[in-house]
Amino acid sequence: PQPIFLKNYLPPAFLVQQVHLNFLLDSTQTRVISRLELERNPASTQANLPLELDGQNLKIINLQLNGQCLTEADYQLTEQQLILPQVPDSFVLEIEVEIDPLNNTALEGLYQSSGNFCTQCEAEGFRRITFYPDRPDILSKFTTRIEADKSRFPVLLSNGNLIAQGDLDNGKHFAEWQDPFPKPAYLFALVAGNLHAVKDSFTTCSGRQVALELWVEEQNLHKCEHALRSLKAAMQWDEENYGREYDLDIYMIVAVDDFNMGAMENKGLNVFNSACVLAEPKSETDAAFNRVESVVAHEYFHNWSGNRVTCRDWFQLSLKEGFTVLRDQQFSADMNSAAVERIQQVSMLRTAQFAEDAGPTAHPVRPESYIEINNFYTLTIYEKGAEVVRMLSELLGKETFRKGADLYFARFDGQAVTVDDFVACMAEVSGLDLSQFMLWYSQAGTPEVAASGVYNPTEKTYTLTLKQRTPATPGQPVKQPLLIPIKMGLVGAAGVNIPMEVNGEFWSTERVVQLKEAEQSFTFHHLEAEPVPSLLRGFSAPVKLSFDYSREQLAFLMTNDSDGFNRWDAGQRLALLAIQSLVAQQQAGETLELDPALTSAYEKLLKAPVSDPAILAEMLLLPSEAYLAEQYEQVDIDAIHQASEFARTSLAKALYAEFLRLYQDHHSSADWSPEASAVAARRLKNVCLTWLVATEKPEALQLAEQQFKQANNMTDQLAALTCLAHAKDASVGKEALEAFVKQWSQDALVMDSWFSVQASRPYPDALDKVKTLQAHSAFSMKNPNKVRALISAFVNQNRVNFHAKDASGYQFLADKVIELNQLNPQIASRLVIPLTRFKRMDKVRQNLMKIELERIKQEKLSADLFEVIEKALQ
Ligand code: B3K
Ligand code: ZN
Repeated sequence: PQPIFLKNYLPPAFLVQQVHLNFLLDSTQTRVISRLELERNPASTQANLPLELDGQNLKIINLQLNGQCLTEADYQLTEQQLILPQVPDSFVLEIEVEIDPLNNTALEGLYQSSGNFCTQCEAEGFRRITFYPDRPDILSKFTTRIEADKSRFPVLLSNGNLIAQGDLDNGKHFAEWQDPFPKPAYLFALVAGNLHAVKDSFTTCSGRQVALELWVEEQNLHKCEHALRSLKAAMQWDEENYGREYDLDIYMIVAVDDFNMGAMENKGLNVFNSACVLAEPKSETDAAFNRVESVVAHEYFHNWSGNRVTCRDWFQLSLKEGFTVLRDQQFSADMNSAAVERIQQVSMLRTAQFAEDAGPTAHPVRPESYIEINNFYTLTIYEKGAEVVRMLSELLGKETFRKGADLYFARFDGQAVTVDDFVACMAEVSGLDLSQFMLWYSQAGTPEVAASGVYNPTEKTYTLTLKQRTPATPGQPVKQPLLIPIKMGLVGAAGVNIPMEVNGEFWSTERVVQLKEAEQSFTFHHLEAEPVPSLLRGFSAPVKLSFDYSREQLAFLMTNDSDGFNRWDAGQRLALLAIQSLVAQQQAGETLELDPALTSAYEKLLKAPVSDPAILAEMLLLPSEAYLAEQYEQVDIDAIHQASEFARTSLAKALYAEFLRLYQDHHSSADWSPEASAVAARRLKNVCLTWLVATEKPEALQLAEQQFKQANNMTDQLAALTCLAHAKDASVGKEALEAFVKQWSQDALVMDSWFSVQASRPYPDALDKVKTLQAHSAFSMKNPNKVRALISAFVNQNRVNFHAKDASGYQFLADKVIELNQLNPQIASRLVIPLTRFKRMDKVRQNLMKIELERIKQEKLSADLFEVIEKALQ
């Protein structure tokens, strides 16, 4: 496989004015007849180019150009393309192909899930349906006719409006759909099956009625309410916050069990992984409710940021994804606790995206080349991309940012554009020079900002120095300084924010400092005492910020910072210091002793009156082992695990009574409620339960058992199950695991949790259990949710056992990756990532990991895996 480069972009040679598709659905022999109205592109830079259509695994049945049959002499066929060297400037091409949906285990193009037909075309799935110029800068109007057996496939759906339907001979029927909006092929969708709808409607700001339909399998009809409520909330939010109104008369969502990603924003017909749309309190957790709300909103927001204005090429993927993630984050912040949302986003970014930026597959938010675009649906494109747009909104201010967004939508409606077009709108409305800012799109790696402060008591000044550097990443040895917005304040005694005065300029109590050089200093005047700087408030830039805070300063910020995010972050920094010193003690073979500063900070938190249980729950969580690992150049997996466990049990034992009181105060046997206050109470209570159980005291385990048995919702039931199943003595959780599977064996989504709980059990018996569970009737390697629930959960949430010194975890993963290479390349190349991150491991593990990568490399690899393995072994 060869890489494709951004710098080689050329406008298309031909445009497609209209597409008519006709599907004769059949499990193994579906016929797709397409009629394309083609025309040379006046904007093409070269004359007389041949027509090149993309196509994969297609059997040609018939080809006609302007009604004339073509023979093999008229075209060239490669593995990837159909090429017609001699064509007129404007013509009609009719293509009939045959495809095999049933054996499509890659889940790209047209495939079957639970017997129903569905499609996934982004990024390049449409070429597995028919020959087509499958690139996002070709927008065309689609009409789709579907013919299928009426009893097996009573529901036939595609994009746009239903324009005809009726019965045919032989028990068949048809439906015809027309989408009035020109769109790239990646937004095409078709669904056919035995589905049932929950229907609702939404009246837009201009008074139009939009029909809302959520299509699911019959057994899931009771799990639809939350998604529909979320959809209506998102529709209204986008009108109010971005002035975006929905544009078709119908909006449909379909839930399918077999899906590579979370969901897909096809025009008027979203296809969703059932895990991201179905939710009901008995069987789904509050976290799942939250995920449904945000994914439903995300796909809806794409209707403007992605569909009406789309990407010129796949290098611009973050144009739609980064912006849309920011939009869904803003929505979730408005719907829930903004501070908690931010804490959770940043935790994830700092753990997983920073790891990506530090590993062999690091890439800029706008990559310069790729082999397989599916490998670039990453945390960097999505989450870091969202942070980049968030920084723009901070730099411009809310109102000006909104003007920039309005200009972008107005100017580029119906077009396929670039990241530069987007940023140019922001520059135009603000008058800012954003040229340096563009480096955020082209430079990979996480910038490091080292801050230091010096107080001069005679001058009553405080000088803050900020230095930035970005470490080298593959292919980018040298980095330029970025424009880094650092929101900050100075906190004085008694916790007041001090108005800042810098060289005669008055700054008020909070300010976004623009760090543009490699090093910059700011001197603050008229300070009676040394202040404590509160830096990077709200995580104003996706950087690693260091400052040599004392433990006292961190404890002070934990209670006194006016910025909720930084209060939480101060706690994380304090915990980090404490655990890092335990790691050092462990490595030196010393007796472990937990920093009393951490215990007293926790005690203070636990004893203070609870003003916000949701934030308190977050503050009571220790940094994860994955985040701890991120802090080291040389990662000592075992020492980190031992140190974390020690910190956990020491704190739990020292503060048992406080955790118990807090648990009891927030435990309620009242009916389940979706209210934010009830969600927060459940969260806090379950965090406390985990602490209690960390002591392994029989009475704590009893409490978990009781909660497990009495729970009236999945949040409580699963939290209790996890506590029991993760007890040191494996027999403790046995009964609950059995009861759980008995209760839920018919619910595929709940079974995912059952697999994950066992896969993430932090003891060496976990791998054998995972191996055994592969034979369970609810498990299938063909279902991505199951692979994620069992295998990814072991690899990513059970670090200490995945990295077992005997290489058993590595060998297991390699075996699974080899198996999936054949079945589902996209899932295989995601799954392998932890094995590629060997650089920071000790020499022994590095070698063991490389041995497994080399073993995978011996296989006939898909482009997806080839690209990742090549980068890893470079
Ligand atoms: N745009 C889709 C992702 C498609 C994945 C292709 N491999 C979902 C989303 O970001 O909304
Ligand atoms: Zn998206």
